[in-house]
Amino acid sequence: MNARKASVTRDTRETQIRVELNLDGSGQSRFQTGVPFLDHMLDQIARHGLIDIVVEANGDRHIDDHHTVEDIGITLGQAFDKAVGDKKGIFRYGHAYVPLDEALSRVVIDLSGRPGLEYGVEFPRARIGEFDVDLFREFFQGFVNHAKVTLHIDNLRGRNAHHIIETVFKAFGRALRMAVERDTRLGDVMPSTKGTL
Ligand SMILES: [Mn+2]
Repeated sequence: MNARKASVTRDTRETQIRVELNLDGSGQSRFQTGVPFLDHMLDQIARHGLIDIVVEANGDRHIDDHHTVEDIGITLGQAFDKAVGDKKGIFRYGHAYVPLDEALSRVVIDLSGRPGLEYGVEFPRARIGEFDVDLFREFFQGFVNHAKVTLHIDNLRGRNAHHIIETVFKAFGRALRMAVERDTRLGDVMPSTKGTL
């Protein structure tokens, strides 16, 4: 079978983003986003999703990181939608619980074809280093809108903000991996009674 790959470039007056994805990868990644903490989180998706990811971004970071982070989510969503293709013969649903010390998060995904985000994550502080924690929701909303997936993200427990968001991104990677995995029992069939996703 062909590897499920996509490359997307998105240019606006606020940001220029390029994303390459290989869903059948091994977790290799390269990031030049100018937002180091986001790079650290994107790396979790690659490692734990076994997805090869390249992200290059130039954004209006003299204002703040908002547009850059949101637009990376959007572009990643567009690339995911393209790479996953017709969704025949895949699991479609994915879920994962991931702990890191005291923190525990759960992510559940459905490659439903319909955008929907339920986001239950609260942070004990407003920033992790320089990074504004509000931007994580913007990232996932951007991804969901363009990947056209149903995504439920819940942090169940945690005190340390870095641990909390790291468990979210690790679980997201794991859930993606499960959802896109090929189901050998399904063969070439669409995992939907509607026949389309
Ligand atoms: Mn870390």
